[in-house]
Amino acid sequence: MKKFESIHDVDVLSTWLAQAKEIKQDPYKWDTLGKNKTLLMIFFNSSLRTRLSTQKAALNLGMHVMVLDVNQGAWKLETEVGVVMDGDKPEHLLEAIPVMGAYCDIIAVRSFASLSSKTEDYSEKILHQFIQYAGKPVISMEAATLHPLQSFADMITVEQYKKTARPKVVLTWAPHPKALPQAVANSFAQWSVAMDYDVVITHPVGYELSEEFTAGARVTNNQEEAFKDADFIYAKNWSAFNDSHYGEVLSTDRSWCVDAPKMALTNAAYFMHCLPVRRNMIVSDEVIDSLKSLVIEEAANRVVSAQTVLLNMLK
Ligand code: SN0
Repeated sequence: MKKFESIHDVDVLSTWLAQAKEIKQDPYKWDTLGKNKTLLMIFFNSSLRTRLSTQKAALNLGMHVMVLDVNQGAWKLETEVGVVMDGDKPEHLLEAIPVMGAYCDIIAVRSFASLSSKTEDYSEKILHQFIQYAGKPVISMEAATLHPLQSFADMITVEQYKKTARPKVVLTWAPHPKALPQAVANSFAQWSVAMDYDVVITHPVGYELSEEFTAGARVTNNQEEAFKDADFIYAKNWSAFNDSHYGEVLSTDRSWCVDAPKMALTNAAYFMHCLPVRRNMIVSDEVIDSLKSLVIEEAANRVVSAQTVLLNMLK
């Protein structure tokens, strides 16, 4: 397995879910598989869960781990090809990537959307350069358009808690003070459709996501209607995807916050969010602190998700 950037890199999803279950039951079952293998984790953006859970996953497999925060201590990296490097960036990705590749056996990268150029973001410019030049298998730890480690953990969580074979899973937009990428939402849609859940996406007008990822889901601008009979509510903010407003905040409508009256419309749904979450913007204290909130278990499953990916790469 040479890369993990989307669900398309998973050969048989049901096999991966079975492996995840095995890993959850016995995290140290393959604790020598990674002996003398090194995972290098490269961060262009902040991280708490991804950093710790991916490290823990590698350690559980007996791997060594090295972490580099590009913005703290590394040379500033040029990413444009063909430019005269007379500015403030001393090193080009074209050298930096193969050099990093030379120091490890698997390379994991986090590089968020810039939200300034849709073409650049949706071509996955940075991640694809890693895949092309690293000479080693590459794992996305959230790239511009997708966050597959998160979505796989989300699917593991839904499988763990679902009470019916085909649960109704609702992805709802919720307000946020800043412009955020569409990656978590795109990825959640892609994976939950692939799982054949009854997927409904709800958002205010203008927040339509790329159909490349949402095909197979129903979309409505009526949040209360979407919540009816839902088994899982997955909240997330994202900025606009459409061409004329790409990366913009179009609404901060607080009435989209997931609160107890809205949860009361559901089929006693569980609440999910990838974290970090803005309390009382995205979700009320009452809902996130309730027994129906799965956010901590979901974060715990990030180890299981990363370990399953690493297992398949090491094999
Ligand atoms: C990131 C995102 O893609 O939405 C990472 C989520 C796993 N989230 C943020 O950047 C949140 C930042 C904030 O200010 O709340």
